[in-house]
Amino acid sequence: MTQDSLELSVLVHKFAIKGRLVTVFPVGGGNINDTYIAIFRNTFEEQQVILQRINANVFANPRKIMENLHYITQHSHEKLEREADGADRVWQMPKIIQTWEGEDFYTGIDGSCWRVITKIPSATAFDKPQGPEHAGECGAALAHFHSLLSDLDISRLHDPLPGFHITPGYLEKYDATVDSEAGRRRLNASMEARRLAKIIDDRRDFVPVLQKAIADGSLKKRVMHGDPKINNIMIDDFTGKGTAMIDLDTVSPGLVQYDFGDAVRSICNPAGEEELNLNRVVFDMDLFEAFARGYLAQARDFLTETDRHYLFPAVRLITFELGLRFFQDYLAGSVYFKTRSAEQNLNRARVQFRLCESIESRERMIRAVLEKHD
Ligand code: GN1
Ligand code: MG
Repeated sequence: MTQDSLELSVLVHKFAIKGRLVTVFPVGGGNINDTYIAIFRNTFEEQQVILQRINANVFANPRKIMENLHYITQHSHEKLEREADGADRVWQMPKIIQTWEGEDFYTGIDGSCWRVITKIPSATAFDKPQGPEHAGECGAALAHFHSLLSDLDISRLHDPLPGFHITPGYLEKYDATVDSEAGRRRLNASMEARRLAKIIDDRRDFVPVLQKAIADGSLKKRVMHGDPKINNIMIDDFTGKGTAMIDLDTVSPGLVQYDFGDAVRSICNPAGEEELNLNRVVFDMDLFEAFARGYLAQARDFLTETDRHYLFPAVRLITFELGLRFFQDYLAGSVYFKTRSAEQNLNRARVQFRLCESIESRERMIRAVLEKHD
C-alpha cells in the first residue's frame, strides 16, 4: 500500500462498516471534493461505499453540510419507502454511514472533514450524454427529485454556499478580479481572454433576470439540488432508467429553474465541459427535447405558468454563469475549481460561453419545445 492509501484505509476504518477492507481508490472527476470508493468484504457479501473529504475552502462549515444531508436523506428515505409500491421503479438515495461513535462525519488530525455514504449499486453517472433516451431519464430523475423534496421545510435547511447561484454576485466578483493587478495581467496576456471579457460585457443587462423575478414575487424559492449536472444523475445499469440524484451538498432553498438550467447546459452539450475544439460545442436540440419531455411530464404538477416562462432564461443564464465562474477563477489564478493545467479554467469558460451563444441562437426553437410539452 502507498502512503496515501494507508492513510485512507485508516480513515475509512473510523466508520461503522463491517467486513475486511479490500481496496480504496480515487474516483470521479468532481471539481470540488476528493472522492474515493472503499470495498469491504466478508465470506458471503460485499459492501462498496463512498469516502469523501469535504473541501473546506469551498464549504466553510462542513457540519452544516452534514446536518443538511442528514435531514434530506432521512426525509427522502421515509417518503421513498412509503411510495415504493406505487412507483414505476426503485428510486434510490444515498445514506450516511456514521462513525463507530455515531457521528455523521470524522474530523482528521489536520482538521479535514471526512464522511462516508452508501454507493448506489449497479448504476452509472455519465460525463457525456449517451443519446435522447439518457437525456429523457435525466429529466425524469430531476423532476422526481424536485417533487420528492417539495415538502421539505426549507427553513430547516442551512444555506451551504450563500450566493451560490446569485449571478450578479459572480459578476461583482469578476469585476473585482479584473481590477486586481494579477487579474488585469492575465486578462491582458491573451486575446482569447479579452474576447471572453467582451462576451460578458455584452450580457450585463441580462444578468439579474432571475433575481428580479424573485424580488418582484414572480418566482418563489423551493428546494433545489444546486448541482444537477449530468454526472450527478445515476442511471440504472440494467434498466437504463434514472435511479438517483447524487452530490447533495448544494441542496438548499433556491429556484428549480436554476436546476433545470444547470442540468440542460450539461446534458445538451455532447462535447462535454472540457472540449478544446469550440466548433464541437453546440446545443443539441434532440437531447433538449428529450430532457424537457422527461422533466415536464413529471413537473407539470408543480410548475406554474410563470415558472415555465423562466425556464429559457434560466438555461441561458446558468450556462453564462458557469462560464463567468470559470473565467473569474482563471483570472484569479484558479483557486476554486480543481485544475490540471494553468489554462484549464480558461478552456472551460470558452466552452460555456460558446454553449451560451448556441443557446441564444436557438431561443425560438427552445421556447417552442417548452410550449409543446406544456
Ligand atoms: C462544481 O464538484 P462538482 O464537479 O460536482 C461546482 C458546480 C459546477 C461544476 C461544473 C460547489 O461541481 O457548481 O457546475 O463544478 N460545484 C460547486 O463542472 O461550486
Ligand atoms: Mg458538486
